[in-house]
Amino acid sequence: MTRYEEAKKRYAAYGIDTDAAIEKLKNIPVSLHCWQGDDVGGFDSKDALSGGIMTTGNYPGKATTPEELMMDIDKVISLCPGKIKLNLHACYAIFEDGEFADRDQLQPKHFKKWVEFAKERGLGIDFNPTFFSHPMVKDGLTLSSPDETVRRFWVEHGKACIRISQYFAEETGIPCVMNIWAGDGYKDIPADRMGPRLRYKKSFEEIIAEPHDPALVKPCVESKVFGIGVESYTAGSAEFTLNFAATHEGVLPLMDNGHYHPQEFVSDKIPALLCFFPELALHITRGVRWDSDHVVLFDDETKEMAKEVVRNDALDRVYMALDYFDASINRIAAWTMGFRSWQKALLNAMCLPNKQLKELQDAGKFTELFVKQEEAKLLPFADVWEHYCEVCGVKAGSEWFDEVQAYEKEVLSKRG
Ligand code: RNT
Ligand code: ZN
Repeated sequence: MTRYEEAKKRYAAYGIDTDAAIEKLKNIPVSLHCWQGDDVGGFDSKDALSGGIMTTGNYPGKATTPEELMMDIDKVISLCPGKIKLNLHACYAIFEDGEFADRDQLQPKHFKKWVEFAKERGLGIDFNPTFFSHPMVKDGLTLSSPDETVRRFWVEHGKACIRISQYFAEETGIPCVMNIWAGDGYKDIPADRMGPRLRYKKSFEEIIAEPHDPALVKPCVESKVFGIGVESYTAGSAEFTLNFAATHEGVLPLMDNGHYHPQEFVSDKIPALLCFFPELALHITRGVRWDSDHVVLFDDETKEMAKEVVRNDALDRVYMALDYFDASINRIAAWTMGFRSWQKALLNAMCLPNKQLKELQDAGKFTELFVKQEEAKLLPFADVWEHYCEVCGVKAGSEWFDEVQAYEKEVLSKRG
């Protein structure tokens, strides 16, 4: 008997069908963020990354052109099991030679090459307007700016992105999740905390008023507790964004697990929101002490988040996207490791005796629940994971890293 067959039997004893879990996971889309490939640089400006976020590290071989970035994404795809969806930011617009369009003027045609890329590979596309790294970010503000010229510019950007999202969905035949994160806020104590939020609200309402098919374009709003340079106040706080989504039909709340206080856990927030929202979205990241966007690992909170999606039967209600950027290690490895970690977390969650454990909880058998939860941790998950990788035609274990090293030698190290 193979190791997988042996493992399958042991899982079956707990009423877990590992074959079914593998078949299911293969078809669950997870968004792969294009911005791990170039440290959130993009192609539309030479400006350094700004607006409350920062990439650290200087590992050689970063993609600097659309061709390089696409090539790197292909490498990552070849190393990851599961179903990938592409996640783009507006700053990754691709212009013809000599052509340029500012963020408020972006058009679907500036993303034609991405659509071709996605269609050739059968991928859906998610999208993000880019409210940072741009001279029109004035005093750290965009959609909540008191300067009407600034605010309008960014509203027009948002509307342009709705049109581009609609284009992505129509072209690929897969709905496009369009996430709005604006890092608007103040470094020091504000004199008016409500004004910026009212302007943010108005701006967001103007953006979503742009005609779109709600079945194809899913606007989200992402909260954040603070950012670099905006430590004292952020307009898009948790309460603000959650209430916005709750009161605006078709708008989804997006939770990034790096955007809360260190003792708050998104794993606990997922079921809370599922009680109210038909759909919601996640940015999966790993904050070390703060929103540091380290590479996602197969760690406890990552597992716990996946469990909440899986055991609440919400895989079709939760849009899952990765969001981290580490420039201190090989970027292809960082990308791959994070994607694979979330795949592991999902598969692990599908291979737990969720029904039995829930029954123990409801029956008040807490001692037994405690014992069984611990026991389940040592089921032969590694064998199921390896089999899943095999079924998906990718390498298991750390063998994929050999390919990353070869790619570094042949491709990345030759980049200027
Ligand atoms: C920033 C937010 C946001 C960005 C991406 C690039 O703190 O998490 O989602 O990381 O839009
Ligand atoms: Zn995020």
